[in-house]
Amino acid sequence: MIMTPVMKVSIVIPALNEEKTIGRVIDGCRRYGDEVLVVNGPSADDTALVAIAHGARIIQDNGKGKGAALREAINNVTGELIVFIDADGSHDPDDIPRLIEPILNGKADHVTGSRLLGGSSELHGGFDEFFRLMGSSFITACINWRYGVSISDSQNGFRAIKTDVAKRLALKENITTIEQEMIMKTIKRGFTLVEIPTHEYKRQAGASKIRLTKVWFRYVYSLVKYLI
Ligand SMILES: Nc1nc2c(ncn2[C@@H]2O[C@H](COP(=O)(O)OP(=O)(O)O)[C@@H](O)[C@H]2O)c(=O)[nH]1
Ligand SMILES: [Mg+2]
Repeated sequence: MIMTPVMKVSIVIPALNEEKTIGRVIDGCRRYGDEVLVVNGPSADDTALVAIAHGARIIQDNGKGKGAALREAINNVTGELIVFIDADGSHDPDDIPRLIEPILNGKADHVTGSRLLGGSSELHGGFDEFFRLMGSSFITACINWRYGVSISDSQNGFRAIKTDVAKRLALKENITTIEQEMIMKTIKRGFTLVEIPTHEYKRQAGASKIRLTKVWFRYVYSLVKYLI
């Protein structure tokens, strides 16, 4: 087993109008990272001010979406390992040690949290959730079929990845389709992907930024694009 003795950890939190929850997420993450970087979207609220008050470094995204925000973060982190965690309280910062462990002990290049293994308090109940779960299960099944793997969740925003690997993926997606792009390119390029169970909690305030009616086509398009 190859032990990586020291890896500097950068925690990246994309945030769009999350002033009510961003402070708590930063506080929860701080002990697990060498830096906490908030990528602020075109927030109309005090997300940036709250993030600064809680000691995070802030960069501004280019207004194109969460994918563009993560791509910008990848080029701005100082750590060799990146943890991506949402700003809405859906992910538990105390899961970070389990998430980074397979990378630190040389067993993975990319570790994704799985809601299908760890459960979700958010992804069920209404029609929107039904279509999201159905869509993401379909996409995961396509990835498993194409690459002969058996992952359970291709869409979670809670993940850890080596910075050099993230750069070598040459990510292109501007919106939340970046999650499936990261998963597919990791597998396709022969990097080691590991899943661990993580629970997804209900967002603690505000509403989801994803509008299925606006983004479904991009999900299908990018699925086909990175599968072939
Ligand atoms: N910087 C940035 N963050 C975003 C953008 N869109 C969403 N986010 C953040 O990405 C995370 C996931 O978004 P969310 O709306 O909760 O998606 P859901 O959990 O799939 O419903 C949250 O922390 C959002 O604040 C964006 O355009 N820019
Ligand atoms: Mg969310």
